[in-house]
Amino acid sequence: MKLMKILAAGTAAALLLAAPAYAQTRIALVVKSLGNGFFDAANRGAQEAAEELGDVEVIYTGPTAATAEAQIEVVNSLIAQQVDAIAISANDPDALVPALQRAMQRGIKVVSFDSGVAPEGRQIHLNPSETQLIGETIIKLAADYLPEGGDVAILSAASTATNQNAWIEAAKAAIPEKFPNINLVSVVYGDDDSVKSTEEARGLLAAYPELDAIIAPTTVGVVAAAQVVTDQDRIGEVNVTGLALPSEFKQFIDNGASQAVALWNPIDLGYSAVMLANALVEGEEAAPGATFSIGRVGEVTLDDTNAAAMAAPFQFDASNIDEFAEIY
Ligand code: RAM
Repeated sequence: MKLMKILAAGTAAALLLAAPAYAQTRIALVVKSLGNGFFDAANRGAQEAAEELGDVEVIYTGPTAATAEAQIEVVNSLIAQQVDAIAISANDPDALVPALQRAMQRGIKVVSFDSGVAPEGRQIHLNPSETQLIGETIIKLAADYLPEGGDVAILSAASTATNQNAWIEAAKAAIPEKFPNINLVSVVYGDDDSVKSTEEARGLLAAYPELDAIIAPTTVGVVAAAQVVTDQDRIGEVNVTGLALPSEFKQFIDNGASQAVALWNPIDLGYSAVMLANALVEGEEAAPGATFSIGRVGEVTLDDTNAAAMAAPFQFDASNIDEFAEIY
């Protein structure tokens, strides 16, 4: 009897610890695809926000492949579960709008972060940084190591990804004026899938034997490209750069496949997305000019499309990648 009681008490305590049964607010963090270290880091920040808020549970979810169709299924299931809010990094700006509108009609608050949804499909969008600045940064990262200019190719994520497409547009716009001796020869899509990204990187090296740099504005693509350059003994000929998670990419700064890459803090991004979603659940109104607190990260003010941007991207090279690889 006594043993049963102890067991029962133990089970109850374990349940309390495992699932915050007291959580009043359930916020789903829907990512482009699971198994991506960038989103795992964002989830660390999201869980941190939940802990800090106390009565919030963050459900980390997403499809196995980075497609809008698969994300729609995830959203539909979250509507059925009646979560309080969805914070989503979208694989397509438009395809998710009907599902997310259904969510909003049922009182679910919707925030997009990282990769946006069109304004009619969400209440707030949180950019990691200004789009134009990211676009210029990814070209500059290549141009800095090509003083005479040269041929570069872009290896992107999904061809419909809102964020990468916006950055590539901004990069193309910056080239004629700011980087006139950089020649963009091709843009290919690896779908944030390691296998497809590897094939596309190999294809670029085969199609453009004189290629000077591969720019991959995706943490998945940049690792695949650097691995291909390493495997094909092209280190020193083709510089791989773009947006990389230091913990995954350090080996390619160390072996010289890359001179430098950039990124923002993905932990802060996930943390801030949850703070914004929670503010909407608590009744704050999203409107142009409104200012929202994002806890320890500070605050953001919404622009005329209810979007906001966080800090400038940060550059990583041999001088600092060790330090950042320990963090994310
Ligand atoms: C990948 C994803 C994500 C993007 C980063 C830089 O992890 O495509 O959306 O922000 O790269």
